[in-house]
Amino acid sequence: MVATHVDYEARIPNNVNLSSDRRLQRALERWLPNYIDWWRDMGPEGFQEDKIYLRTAVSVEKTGWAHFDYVKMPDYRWGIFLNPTEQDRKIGFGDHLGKDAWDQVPGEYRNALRRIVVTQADTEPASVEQQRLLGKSCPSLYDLRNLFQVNVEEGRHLWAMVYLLHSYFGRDGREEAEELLQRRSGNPDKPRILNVFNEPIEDWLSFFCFAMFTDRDGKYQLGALAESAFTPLAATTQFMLTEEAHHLFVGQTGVERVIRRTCELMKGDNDYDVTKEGAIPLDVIQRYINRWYSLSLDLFGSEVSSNGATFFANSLKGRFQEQRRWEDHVGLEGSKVLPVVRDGRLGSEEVPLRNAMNEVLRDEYIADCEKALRGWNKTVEKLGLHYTFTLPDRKFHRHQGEYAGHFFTPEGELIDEETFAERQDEWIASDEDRAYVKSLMHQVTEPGHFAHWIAPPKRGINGQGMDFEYVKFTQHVRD
Ligand code: BYC
Repeated sequence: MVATHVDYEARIPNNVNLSSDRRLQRALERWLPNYIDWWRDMGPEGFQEDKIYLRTAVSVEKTGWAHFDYVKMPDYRWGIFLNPTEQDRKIGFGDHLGKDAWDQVPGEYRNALRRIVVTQADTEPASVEQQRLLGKSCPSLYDLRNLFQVNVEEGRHLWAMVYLLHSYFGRDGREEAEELLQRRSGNPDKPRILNVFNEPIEDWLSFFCFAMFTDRDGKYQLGALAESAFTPLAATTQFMLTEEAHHLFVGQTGVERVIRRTCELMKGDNDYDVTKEGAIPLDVIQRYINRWYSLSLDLFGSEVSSNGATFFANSLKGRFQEQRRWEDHVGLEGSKVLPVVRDGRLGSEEVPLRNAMNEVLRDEYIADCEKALRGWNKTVEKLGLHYTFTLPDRKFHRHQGEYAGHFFTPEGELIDEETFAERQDEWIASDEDRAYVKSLMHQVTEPGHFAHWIAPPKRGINGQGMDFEYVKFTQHVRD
């Protein structure tokens, strides 16, 4: 039974009446210390004893679910929060359209659902691992606090998925939950499942791009899962989406502030070299965008996907906001025309709609990214410069699906591997770009101060001022 208020007296805060299921409660309480060990090992390095101004969910109602206070990260109340679902919920798409939604996993879909939950779950600890050293070079207390907010919420998203594994997938689920704490981002022997979650995030521009582009994949994948016929998955992902919004804000405004700072220093002179002032040139920012955006596009899977078709047919995973945005929820009619490479030439192919569901989701994602870019370009224009940020073509620099193994310019023109190798440093953040950006990363921890390469935000968190002490250190010097 799902309540709107969260029981914070329990060892594991929850709104699912966990104490009524002693077996499940015990299993999760056994997983808890392993999780804390993982957090201490792989969570933000060096800040575990500091007090961070964090928000915690106190209720899943639309108003008042967030409560702000100082918390040491290992004491954060990770827990299990599900959005209440309507009574007599009906399935909204696929072959089971109109039938009663499922409170339990149907035997025939157990493997597919487990795979979806595990894939989603794996991204959450992965991102915390990727970002674990960033605190040491934070550009301000405001940014440091935002990083940690994102990190603890990714930890909670892991909890959300582990709850599903423990509750609905028996022994296999419990084993998968253990393995989620064993894999490690970037470890060649036991890597995280999806590619981009094995990429190191070593500077703050990468972090902002990741939160902008990679977290945004999360918005669309969670949005598609929130439509699932399996009600516990739908209810869990709906609540995760509420938290996700802040992560996207951190990414989108983070990149905007870097652009703003650079433009301010350029003072309307398009040829001015901002590296003289220790800021990040616009073309370097563009190459960062190209890198993280193309890596994130891979997260939608193949353009033509029988997995995607099966997930939709079986009513496991819908489209983004399936109910609100689509009229036909069966998807048996219609098709999508996709660019494909055949015999070394770029052509097109018509694919039945269900097989193109990954691409339908990717389309929505791309449109959303384009909106953010328009905002960044307005900033550039307002500060009197002539520079336009663009998203590269969806075929550019891909490692999954139809375009993997082929080479394209950012404009989408098919080229050979040699040309790509010669020109890639013009297009994708190179080692040199990254070394430069990294060289600017020095920790700034005085309240109200910001690193030179980034503009302050427009406002603080939860109505607090810019010079608010968003992080209270227990020790003063940290490196
Ligand atoms: N890297 O038919 P295909 C988030 C595998 S982000 C490596 O093309 P499908 C977050 C695929 O597993 C949201 N492998 O793809 C963000 C399959 O393997 P098998 C995460 C990949 O299955 C920031 C094979 O290639 N949520 O929340 O239609 C911070 C062919 O599969 C990749 C989800 O992903 C890749 N990029 O779609 C924190 C939702 N792509 O079976 C959090 C759940 C594909 O041949 N996942 N493969 O061994 C899914 O719905 C689907 O699994 C995918 C792939 C959309 C990922």
